[in-house]
Amino acid sequence: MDRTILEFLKNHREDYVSGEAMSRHMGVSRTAVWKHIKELKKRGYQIESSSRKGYRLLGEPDLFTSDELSLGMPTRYLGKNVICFETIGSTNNYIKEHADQLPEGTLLVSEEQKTGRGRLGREWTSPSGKGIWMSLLLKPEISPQEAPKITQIAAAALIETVKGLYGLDVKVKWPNDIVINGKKVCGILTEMGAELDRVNHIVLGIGVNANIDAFSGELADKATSLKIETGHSLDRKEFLFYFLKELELLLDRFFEEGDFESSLNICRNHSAVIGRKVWINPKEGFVEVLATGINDDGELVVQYEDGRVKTVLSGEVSIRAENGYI
Ligand code: BTX
Repeated sequence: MDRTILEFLKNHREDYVSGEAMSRHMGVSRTAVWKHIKELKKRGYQIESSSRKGYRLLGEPDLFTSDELSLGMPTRYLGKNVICFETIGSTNNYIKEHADQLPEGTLLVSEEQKTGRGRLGREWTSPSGKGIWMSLLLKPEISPQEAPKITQIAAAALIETVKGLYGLDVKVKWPNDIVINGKKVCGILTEMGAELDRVNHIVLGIGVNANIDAFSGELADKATSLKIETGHSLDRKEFLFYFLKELELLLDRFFEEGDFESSLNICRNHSAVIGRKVWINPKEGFVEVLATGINDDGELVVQYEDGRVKTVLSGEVSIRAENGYI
């Protein structure tokens, strides 16, 4: 019921809607309408009520709720099934644990993560209400070797979103970090459940530092947020919708037309590593190499000091730049 009323108010944002019109539309009493309006106000919706003109939606809370998200979702299948939590350990863990029961495209967003994860067991700081901490469930018919491509596609969609919405100079530190002014603003953690020759599911986890005011300690020098970079708070829902639409477009191109190059070119054109000396860490320890490009499979191509050229798979590198982070 709250959702129906919300939808009605959203659809008539420009006008007042009378309690009577709403009660007719919903087939409930005017008192019931009033009660639900009160409930929405309690949840942070700003609704003007005038005894003569009726109700008008003036503002919405900056909260991820499944009502809010499903009402505006601009996609065909990504996020059509949406789950929201106030707090959770890790969104990736939840989706992984429920992957068999959940439909393709399921989106999980949590206001906070207690044990958000990066790669190789690293921690991902996910304070409440300040970021977009999400996981998407994909069930593509691809081989396990192709799974790392999903990370690049997500990176491309994040770049398009940050550029498209805020015009910021954003780069990808291959393969999974999005950086602005040399500091990390988004991270991607792609995990999969697979058999030898077939992917069962992919969990695409993405963390976006949206409205975080400042970072301290270890993160002070290497993390940033969109709020810090733009100088103002941003609408997290707007970001999420824009991103999911971009991502769906690029995923469609890849899954339906085999076009991975569109995403790859976005990553190549916004690479923070191509043409730079970086350190990779194969098992023998850190080695300094020159990153020369990203090949058609999305692997980083590097050149050793003695001229040897090698491609690097995402799983086996941690790249450090010459001065600090990147
Ligand atoms: P990563 O392994 O490349 O980066 C992790 C490193 O980044 C940490 O060791 C720390 O130095 C730094 N870091 C931690 N928190 C932040 C932050 N908020 N902003 C910038 N730097 C940070 C990157 O892994 C992949 C992160 C994916 C996070 C998402 S959130 C939703 C989903 N659920 C989940 O548990 N993880 C993913």
